[in-house]
Amino acid sequence: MTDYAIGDLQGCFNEFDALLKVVDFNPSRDHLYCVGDIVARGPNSLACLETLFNMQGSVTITLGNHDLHLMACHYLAKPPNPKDNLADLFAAKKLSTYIHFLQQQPLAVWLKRYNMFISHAGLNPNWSIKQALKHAQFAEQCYNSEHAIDYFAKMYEPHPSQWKKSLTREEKFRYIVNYFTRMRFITCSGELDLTNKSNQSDSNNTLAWFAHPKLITAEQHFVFGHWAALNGETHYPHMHALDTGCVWGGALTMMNLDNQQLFVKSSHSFI
Ligand SMILES: [Mn+2]
Repeated sequence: MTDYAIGDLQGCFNEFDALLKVVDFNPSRDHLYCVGDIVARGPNSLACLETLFNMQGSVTITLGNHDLHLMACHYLAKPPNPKDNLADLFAAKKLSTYIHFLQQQPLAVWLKRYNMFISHAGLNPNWSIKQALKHAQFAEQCYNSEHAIDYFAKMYEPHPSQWKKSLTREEKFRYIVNYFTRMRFITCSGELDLTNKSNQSDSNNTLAWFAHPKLITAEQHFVFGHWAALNGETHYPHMHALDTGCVWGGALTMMNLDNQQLFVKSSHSFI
């Protein structure tokens, strides 16, 4: 039995399929943790989602911003942006089955046996692991409830700058989701900078979330995706950035959680 994590698929089915073969992944024995963004922009989001659905029970997806966007478009009956390349997924007969499958997936996972925290974008340094999991559970209950549409309808409103007990449930949902799925740079006090997608801070006031003083000395391992510009480099051995930009002409990266061995499939092998 082997546990693996894999970076952002974003519809890159050929590379995904190739990596499953490289590690001889066996759903009856192994488990796969996807760090999220399994759909959007790439050539075959439908095949990625179908494959994960067929492996359910052996797969956990910590949802990413693109996965939540797919769910929001479905619930709000909004056509996806053509650049997301999701037309065949939206035409699929089993779309609502796949959406239901995604709704049951978490925002964050804690694996005690590896001392490891997994989420799409990372961990808000102001949250302990325990607090983060509690916040994740709150958001999971929102998008997996009969009122999911109410939360998706307000998901793209401005980020509440501060957490307060007086925030509405929709605002709390948005605050939590933004940290777990959209974070890259933050201020020292932990506020999000949602504009900079590069690998360099553009201000003296922001730093990469994983370089925050509260996290660089953390004893836990952190596995995340979302930040293709890092190209897998964090310079901290306990910070594992698995999005190596497959959909942008880079590679898909998979990690064996037991020994942290990496398996990499370049997108160039398929051009
Ligand atoms: Mn993302």
